[in-house]
Amino acid sequence: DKKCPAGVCKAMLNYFVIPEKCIGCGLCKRACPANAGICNDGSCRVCVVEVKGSKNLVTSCFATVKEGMEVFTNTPSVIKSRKMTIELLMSSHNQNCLSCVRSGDCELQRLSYYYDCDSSKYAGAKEKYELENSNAYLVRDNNKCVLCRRCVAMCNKVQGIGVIGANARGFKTNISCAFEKDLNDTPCVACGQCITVCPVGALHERDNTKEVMDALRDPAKHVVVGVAPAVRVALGEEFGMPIGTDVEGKLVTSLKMMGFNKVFDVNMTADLTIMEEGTELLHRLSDKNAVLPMMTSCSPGWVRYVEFYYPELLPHLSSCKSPQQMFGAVIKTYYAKKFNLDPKDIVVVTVMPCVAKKTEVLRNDQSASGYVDVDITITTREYARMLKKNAINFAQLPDGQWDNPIGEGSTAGLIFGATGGVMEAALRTVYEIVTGKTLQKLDFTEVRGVEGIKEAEIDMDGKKIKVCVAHSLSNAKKIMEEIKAGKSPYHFVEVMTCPGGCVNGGGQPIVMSDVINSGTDVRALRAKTIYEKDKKSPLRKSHENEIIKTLYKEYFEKPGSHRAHEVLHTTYKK
Ligand code: HC1
Ligand code: SF4
Repeated sequence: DKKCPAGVCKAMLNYFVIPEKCIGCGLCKRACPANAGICNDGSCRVCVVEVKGSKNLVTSCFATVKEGMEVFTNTPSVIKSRKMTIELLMSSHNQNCLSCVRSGDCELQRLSYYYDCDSSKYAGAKEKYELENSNAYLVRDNNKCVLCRRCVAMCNKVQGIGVIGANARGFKTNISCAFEKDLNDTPCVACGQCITVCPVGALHERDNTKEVMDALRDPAKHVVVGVAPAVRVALGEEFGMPIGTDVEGKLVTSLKMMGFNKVFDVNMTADLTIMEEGTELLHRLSDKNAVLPMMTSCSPGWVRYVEFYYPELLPHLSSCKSPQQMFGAVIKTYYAKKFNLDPKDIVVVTVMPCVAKKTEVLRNDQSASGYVDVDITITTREYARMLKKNAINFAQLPDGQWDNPIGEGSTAGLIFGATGGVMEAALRTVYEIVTGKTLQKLDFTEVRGVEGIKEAEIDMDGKKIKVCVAHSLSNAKKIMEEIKAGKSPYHFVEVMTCPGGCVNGGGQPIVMSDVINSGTDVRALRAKTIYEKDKKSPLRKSHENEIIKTLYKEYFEKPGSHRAHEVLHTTYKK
């Protein structure tokens, strides 16, 4: 309703109720939470099958299975139809496959090979589209788009955002924003989930690897890298390893081979986040006028979501910077001072499972040293490309050790990478501070797993804290509406933008749809490795990390101190 340029809609569905006033912009349909009026399924028709008794071939993604149904998946007519569809898709597809970012894991390329297609069979006129690269995080090349509308479905149904959809009709149909606006001029949260479902190279992250290589080649620069928790359980997939393989040791070795001066773990600043966020929560709980529930602030797509869609609820967000930003801030203040380095000569690079981190580094109030906290952030996919370009045989590398003194984090920091992890890490610390007792059972299993919204009530020596965890923004929306209506029962809420949390971030290795369709839950497999590492770890609580204790002793004094606020906290814009 807020978006309707004609002022027609009170509720989205009124589009259908007052047609004489409607100018047909389609914005309401794209934002429709029930998906009424727009269907993204069955668009490409590659998955057709023959169903006994049906006159026409049916799209298997859209047809409902019924008792007694007889389905034939490999008949001559099915194969003929699929082959023709693929050849038609290729007729309007820019085929610079040799240098395409998806070369090797392009679904169109693979299908074309399987179905023995002639890529030039229907060659003829093609639409020519300009690259959409107005923003810092994502590039859209509609010359490669096959109009499958998976990105539209992801943005609309899973994330509940709906800033992209089909514009124009027939031959000119293209996926873009309403009124052909730049993505940058829409409330896109930059989650990058649309990229992960694109079958071809029409969507990809903005590549920042050249900036990293330039910094590494510059002898005047001290280049420090920090790696996010979730990268280590996914990067191996880029080198043929099974989903969820733990490659932490190889990752460290590879970063040292690339020439970074120091290789640190962002798990450590995830621990620092717990100290600061836990302290903030305790303050809010003890102040009867404080805004509750407090909400986590480490997922930048989520922060954008609150700024764009619920600005009135911004006071609920924790003021803590994300672990990525705390990492950069600590490097350019504490670390620079300790090692007598000028922050202007330090380049902080991060490797993240996330596309939205590329927007987070550009935010205001993220320059604790006077220079930006983080200079360059690259996704897991970009880092894999860097390794391949530099001929590093990743799978064969020996294990390496994180550098000191910022070095390692606890596995409370590591579990940040899965939905529920921030909450669990916070509870491990807050419980011990509130009760003064040692927590006997560290596994808060109620907040684990891939269920969209999870809740738990934690008894802290008689003081009961109600918590909630949501992942993907369509789930977060339900929590936000509850808060807005003044009906939220929670004290603390964790939201991660991506389905499953960072393990399934928009910058993680792309998993082909045949793997997903065969029932593989990528999120669960990657998260399983994280929890297994945590189970075996000797250090499972953020406040027991010796590096954290040293940081407070030598620099920040105590959690929530004046200096901690200056360096580790931030503000939001309405
Ligand atoms: Fe995440 Fe976070 S867990 S946001 O998902 O709080 O990206 O992995 O690095 O900053 O630590 C991402 C992951 C990551 C931050 C941490
Ligand atoms: Fe939608 Fe996220 Fe893609 Fe933006 S980045 S268009 S919000 S799916």
